[in-house]
Amino acid sequence: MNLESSCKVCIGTKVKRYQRFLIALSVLLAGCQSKPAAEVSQSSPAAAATSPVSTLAPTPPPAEAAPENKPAPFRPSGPIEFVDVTAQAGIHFKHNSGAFGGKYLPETMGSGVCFIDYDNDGWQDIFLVNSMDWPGRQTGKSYPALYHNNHDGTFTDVTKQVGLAFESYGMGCAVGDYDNDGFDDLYVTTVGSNHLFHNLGNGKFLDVTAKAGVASPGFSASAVWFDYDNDGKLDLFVTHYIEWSIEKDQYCTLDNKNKSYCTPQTYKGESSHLYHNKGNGIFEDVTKKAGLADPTSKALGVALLDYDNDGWMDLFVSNDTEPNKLYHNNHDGTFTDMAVIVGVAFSDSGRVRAGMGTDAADIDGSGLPSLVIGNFTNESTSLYKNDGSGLFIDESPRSGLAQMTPQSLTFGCFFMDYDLDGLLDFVAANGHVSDDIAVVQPNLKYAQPAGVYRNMGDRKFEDVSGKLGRALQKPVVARGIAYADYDNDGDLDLLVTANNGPARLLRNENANQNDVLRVKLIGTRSNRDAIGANVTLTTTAGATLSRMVKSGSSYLSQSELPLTFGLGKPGTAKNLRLQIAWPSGQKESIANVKPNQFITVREGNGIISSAPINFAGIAASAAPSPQR
Ligand SMILES: [Ca+2]
Ligand SMILES: [Ca+2]
Ligand SMILES: [Ca+2]
Ligand SMILES: [Ca+2]
Repeated sequence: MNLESSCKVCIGTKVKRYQRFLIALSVLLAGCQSKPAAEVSQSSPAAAATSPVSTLAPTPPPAEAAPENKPAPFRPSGPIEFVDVTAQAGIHFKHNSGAFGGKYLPETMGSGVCFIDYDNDGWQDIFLVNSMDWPGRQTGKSYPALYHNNHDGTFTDVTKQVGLAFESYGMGCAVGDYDNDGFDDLYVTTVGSNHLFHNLGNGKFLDVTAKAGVASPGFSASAVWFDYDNDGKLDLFVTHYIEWSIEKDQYCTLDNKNKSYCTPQTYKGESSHLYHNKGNGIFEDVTKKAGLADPTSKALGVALLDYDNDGWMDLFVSNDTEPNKLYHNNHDGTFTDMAVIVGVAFSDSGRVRAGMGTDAADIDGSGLPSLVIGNFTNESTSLYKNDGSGLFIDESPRSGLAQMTPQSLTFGCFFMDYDLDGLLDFVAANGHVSDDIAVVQPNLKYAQPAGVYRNMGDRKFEDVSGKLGRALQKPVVARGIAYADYDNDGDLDLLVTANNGPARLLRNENANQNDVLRVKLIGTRSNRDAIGANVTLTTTAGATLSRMVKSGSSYLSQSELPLTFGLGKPGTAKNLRLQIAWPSGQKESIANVKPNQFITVREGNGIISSAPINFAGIAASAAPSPQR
């Protein structure tokens, strides 16, 4: 242990004595400022068919009442497998890092993917971020790609016709309807000047960056849309990594012969930025005012969470070789970094780690979000349990993740219930940053297989990566990863990006032999995407699942906005109750919901549309196409 890290142990020990006092104090303060909550209750989704339906919503046709003598619908069987369907889906995207041998650091960091239903037809479309050739080394144009979902398992590249054929040294993306017009907008982070694309609702995007004031120049990474002041308008937080330019590029080497990619310690950090949505298409940079200015940070990932359950959105920011941050929302436009106090800034031995992707979710039915962070090789994945008193407990060894992940360099990662058993599993996209790593550390690989770790309950995980088909086992230099049910058959599919390589769509086969409920929320007083809304589902058997609608998470990427509740083995007596805590403070309760539907809930109006899940999928039959 070196001097630096032993100092951090000292700090950590001193801090622990004050932890419980400070947490108790902050809980008291939060209680004093809690919002008045309206309570709305709906008893049955039966009213769904007669409720008014917004034409802007992805509204599948109302479910028909099933006649008693109707045969049971088709259900798949067999082992769960993720199948590479990229080619048959018509996706042919390859990331261009611009690498030419000069080993500029950004080359090894990109890029991300976002699921976005940009045309509101109820089918998730795919946006892939691209980087480009370096100045003076242009070989051709490198554009990002928007793939429109054709509802039949295939996609069409619509990048040019929608107005997204632009060149930038792109890194990541984030999806959110910042102007509440019912169409999701797109933010693209870059090394350089970022872009905000307003979705015009007519199949076109308009670059409104200059008017909005969200260019956020520098080296941006992951971004997140969230409503930090609960005024119904989505604000934007953009992580920044390091101060880098071609002029400032440093020489580093692993083998004392050839140039290698430098580690971030070589460069100064760069402050992340918070932009407040003023509501007229203009944002105000409130980074300093909010207490978030921090040029020492080297942020790569951001996860939205409400860790103390006070109805105000907090942010967890993973940092590369710098302490992680947990920004507590003080309800007055400011944030306080609680990461050291709550125990998520450093490893258990007081060391900083190389945090990349991150996610927060309720993995144990406690109603509280646990935290996961993808780290460097030999550091293992970090898993922190939220103990409910405001502290986080490092459960990496107890969960088994610490022992299962030391060989992995994890970028994109998240909790996702891949087998729909109701327990959120952990999925990791891996790949080293140094293409020459095997020269100096022969046990490490540049291209690495993905990791899937099944939640066995009691917060223990098992490595099932080798049991889910060959596609996940293929070593790639993965970076971004996102999930969506792109084929609307009820189970969650994956899109994984590769650095300077092809993006791959991996279809989930057979997870939908378990029951499922899919939920889309539409905010009215809250932001229209309902980002930050928390849905608690209770089954007849008494099991409780809670899921939050979120932007951000993973690495440079964003998964679909609809929520998925895995409900385990099919049963006839299932009766579900939903309790929704909207960001506006409104509480809504919906009883007597049946599984195996896709339902849309509008704030204050209960279920406004529902459609049965088509388990046969698009390959086996013409899926009932949600209303256009
Ligand atoms: Ca769509
Ligand atoms: Ca706001
Ligand atoms: Ca599971
Ligand atoms: Ca699916």
